[in-house]
Amino acid sequence: MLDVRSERLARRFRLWDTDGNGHVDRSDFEAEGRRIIAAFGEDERSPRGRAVLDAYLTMWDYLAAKAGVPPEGSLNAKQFDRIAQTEIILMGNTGFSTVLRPTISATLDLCDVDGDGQVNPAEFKCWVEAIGVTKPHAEEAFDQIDADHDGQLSIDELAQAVRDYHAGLLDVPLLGR
Ligand SMILES: [Ca+2]
Ligand SMILES: [Ca+2]
Ligand SMILES: [Ca+2]
Repeated sequence: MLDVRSERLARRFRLWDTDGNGHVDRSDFEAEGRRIIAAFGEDERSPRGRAVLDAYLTMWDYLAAKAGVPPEGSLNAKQFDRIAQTEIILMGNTGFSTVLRPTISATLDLCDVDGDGQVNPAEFKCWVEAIGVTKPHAEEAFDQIDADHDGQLSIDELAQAVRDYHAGLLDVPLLGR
């Protein structure tokens, strides 16, 4: 399990180190937010687009503060690994999860066509296609994430899925890969 976790955090580091310079900083998070907005075909100046960008920047500010670096500072792979391990995997429903939720919620809004605040199978298909997950995986993942089996993915179920992914319990990276 630990290997899967480290491997996923390493992948997450490469993903968030958008410009590949070996450090994660605010501009990397901004670029990743922009990439997600574009992948969903949203305008980054629209309210939905702004919400995604704000959520990514807020995540960065939180992680930087927790790591003890200023907002304009940066984290190397080792620092990032340590802070992500603590804040994502070990924190449960508190801490980083509180900051992670707006990001998930803003991403949810990008594909919530019927506007009910939940993700149905068709909307989930749009979500996973935008982040580049293959179809058989998507259908399997929907059932896995839909913990109460009501045919809809709630924000709670999605937040749990992001943690499960980082803990190596789920194979679909909902926030991109
Ligand atoms: Ca970077
Ligand atoms: Ca919906
Ligand atoms: Ca559900």
